[in-house]
Amino acid sequence: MTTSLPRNASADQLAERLLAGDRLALARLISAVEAGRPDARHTLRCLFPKTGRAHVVGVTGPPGSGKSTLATRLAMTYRERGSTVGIVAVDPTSPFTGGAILGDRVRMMELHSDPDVFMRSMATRGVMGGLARSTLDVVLLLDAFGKDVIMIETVGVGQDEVEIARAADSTVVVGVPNLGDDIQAIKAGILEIADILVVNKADLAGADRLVADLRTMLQLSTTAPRTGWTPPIVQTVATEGSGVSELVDTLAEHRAHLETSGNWRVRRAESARRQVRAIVEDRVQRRLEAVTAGEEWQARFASIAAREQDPYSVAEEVLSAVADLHGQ
Ligand SMILES: Nc1nc2c(ncn2[C@@H]2O[C@H](COP(=O)(O)OP(=O)(O)O)[C@@H](O)[C@H]2O)c(=O)[nH]1
Ligand SMILES: [Mg+2]
Repeated sequence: MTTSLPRNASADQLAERLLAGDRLALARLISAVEAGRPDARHTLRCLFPKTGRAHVVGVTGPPGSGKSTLATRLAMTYRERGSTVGIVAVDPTSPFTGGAILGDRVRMMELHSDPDVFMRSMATRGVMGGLARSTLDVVLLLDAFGKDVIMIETVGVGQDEVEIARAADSTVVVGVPNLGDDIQAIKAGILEIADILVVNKADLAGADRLVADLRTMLQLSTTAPRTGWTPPIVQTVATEGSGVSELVDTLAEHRAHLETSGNWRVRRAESARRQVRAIVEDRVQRRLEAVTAGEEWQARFASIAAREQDPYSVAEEVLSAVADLHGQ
């Protein structure tokens, strides 16, 4: 599988190698999509029909709640059950092995050496943004590669992160006791996207209290009657692995529920809508940057300043130039 891969391998060659199980080709294509290279887009298009099989699991929650530790444990449990795993960490505040203590780091290293686990930390958001777009592209590559389960770790703040979490089939929101204002920390915008609530660090005092508070909040929620699914609350101690097996079972139940209720397709169509928008927004933004950086436009802007032209007319012209996206 690791016969040499020419430096200048074309996107098509890389796609072929990826489908044949070549991890190096996967890594290279991931870099290409992160950079937003046009040939990578062609590859993604070709690979798309080979995707859609993986169970995409979002793991979201405040920094330090134990998402990376939990994702590591989840990956181990999935591996024990014979599933292959991909993990994409989108956390600019801490790398995957961030605040982890030695024991956790050793486990993560072990996972790294398992050929059936692929981990990737997304570069922090670039100048151009596009984090949601590139994260979903990486998920697509892992799906085409044949990963059974793909986890996306995000901090539950920010529009990109929420967008990424929404793209998952099953979203796990991780809370921890005693974060000061417990509920507030996980309520802010992310509770309503939870399919499963995890109270991690259940070894700490206050876990029961948080579970009770969450239960009360769920009773007030309006989501369950609509979807027929009430988010279960699972308590875990990610550092020790307890509760993780139950969490994997609960994820499987959620997936089964999505399939039998027909919500699977509804949800994927909804996330397709958001993905298309993300792709368009990303391209428009890049094009807008490129167009307005041009020298001839600087002169136009100067003429607006001199009251020789008005911004509304120039904006129309910029819009036309941006709309001409061919080859971009
Ligand atoms: N006591 C306790 N500590 C935990 C547990 N899970 C994770 N931690 C610790 O919490 C810290 C943050 O974990 P990490 O996985 O990096 O959190 P993330 O920022 O959400 O990815 C680390 O020091 C972990 O060892 C747990 O269940 N109990
Ligand atoms: Mg983390």
